[in-house]
Amino acid sequence: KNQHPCLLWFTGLSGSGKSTIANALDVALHQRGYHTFLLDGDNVRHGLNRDLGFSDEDRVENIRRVGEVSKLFTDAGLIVLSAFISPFASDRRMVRNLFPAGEFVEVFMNTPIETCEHRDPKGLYRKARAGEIKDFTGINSPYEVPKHPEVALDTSVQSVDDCVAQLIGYLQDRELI
Ligand code: GGZ
Repeated sequence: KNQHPCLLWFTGLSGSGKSTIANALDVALHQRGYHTFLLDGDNVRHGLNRDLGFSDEDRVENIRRVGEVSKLFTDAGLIVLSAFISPFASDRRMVRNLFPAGEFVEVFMNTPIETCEHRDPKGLYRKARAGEIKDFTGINSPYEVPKHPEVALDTSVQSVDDCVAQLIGYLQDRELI
């Protein structure tokens, strides 16, 4: 199947749906015969980046490494899906600048924090509110909202299928797939 290598960069708060949508898109692309690679904060932080925590400094290094790994895999011809909070605009720009124009697709998970906090699948928001996590994104650590994302999704009002269809449409329109 003809594909153009690119990086889909999912950014947004914990609980905004980054991993869910990236995973669902990964499955949908596989079913259509495309070659993809999925990178996710949750798994990368248990391996490659297990030396890193959640200080501003460590988040910068987390994103730098993930950007470089993403680049290696697009160089190998894959469509890469990376899902990281990536709260700082400067770090997202740094990753964007590793890629030719059009090959970096910023996907902003614009789900309201109220929804993310209500979902709270791991109880992290509750812990952050209780003061048990001192630098939790959206509560006591910043999230800089993307100003010009290529795609914006809101899982409080869009289904997983809607989000996947929107992303597939984007990739088709840009002739990336
Ligand atoms: C934000 C945290 C924190 C703090 C643990 N702040 O929703 P999750 O639980 O399953 O995924 C989140 C993940 C965030 O890692 P990233 O590598 O994506 O973050 S960053 O891009 O900012 O470097 C969350 C969990 O780790 N988690 N502590 N303090 N999220």
